[in-house]
Amino acid sequence: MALESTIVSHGLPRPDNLRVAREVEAVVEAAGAVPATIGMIHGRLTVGLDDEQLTHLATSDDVVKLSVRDLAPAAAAQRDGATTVAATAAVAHKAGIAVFATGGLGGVHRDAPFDESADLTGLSRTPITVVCAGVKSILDVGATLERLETLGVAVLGFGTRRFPGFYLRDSGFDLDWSVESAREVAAIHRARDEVSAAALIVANPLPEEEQVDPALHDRVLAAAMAGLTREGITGKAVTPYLLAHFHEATGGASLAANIRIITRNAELAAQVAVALRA
Ligand code: PSU
Ligand code: MN
Repeated sequence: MALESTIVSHGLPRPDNLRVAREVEAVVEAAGAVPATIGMIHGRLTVGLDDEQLTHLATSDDVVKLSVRDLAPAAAAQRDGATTVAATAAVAHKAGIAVFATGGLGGVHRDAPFDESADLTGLSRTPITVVCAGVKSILDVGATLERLETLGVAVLGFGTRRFPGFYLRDSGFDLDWSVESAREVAAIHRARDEVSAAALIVANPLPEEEQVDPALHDRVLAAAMAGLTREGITGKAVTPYLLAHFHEATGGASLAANIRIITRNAELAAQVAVALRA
């Protein structure tokens, strides 16, 4: 199963990022699946980074954030790059990988509906199953769910009929479909292959005791959004800026939640991969 590298290079602070990248691979192995973290090393897309390569992407200051459109220019320029959900899904699918785990998907940004992550259109044309904790809570969750509907991407709540809110257990939005087991996900994955070329999203919420305190979350989000305008942050720097702001302003609470999100999603994705093999 696939893991992305943007979380490692641009989503988590050092030195936790490298530790988490290694731990997550170990969790996947313990669940009986084979982890393949995807990234670009000196222009070569690599499916299954080794420890030296992973360390490089976690510690170098010269790692480009690669969405799908960046893959070709970065390859030609022999750059080192970290792949987003959109890019990781595309590369994983090409390599024959069926399941992928991340933290939270990109989506439609608040106060900036023209800023929509390429994760959405990328997933609409990539038949892979992606386990996430919903979309990042820094986004306009309602608008993002509407876009996923338009794009034909199915969303399954894992053990819930509510869409998870990344750092928060519940985003406040309902879902049409829910599942209770990795086996059920595998069955839906197979059924999807008959009828659709879009991704299947498995939305796996944090348990309530592991979420960020909602009041703290809302306060920090307001300050983070104000920081975007004040500091003139735009484009692909927006998401890393907001995540870094959270990690600082919550005194590590959002970091702890993000690490748990990634670990739990990797474990569930590994179970789905094992169920698909059966
Ligand atoms: N999940 C996390 N942390 C992250 C991401 C996901 O817990 O940093 C990354 C993914 O790579 C996702 C990207 O594709 O954030 C979205 O960036 P943007 O909004 O610029 O498309
Ligand atoms: Mn964007």
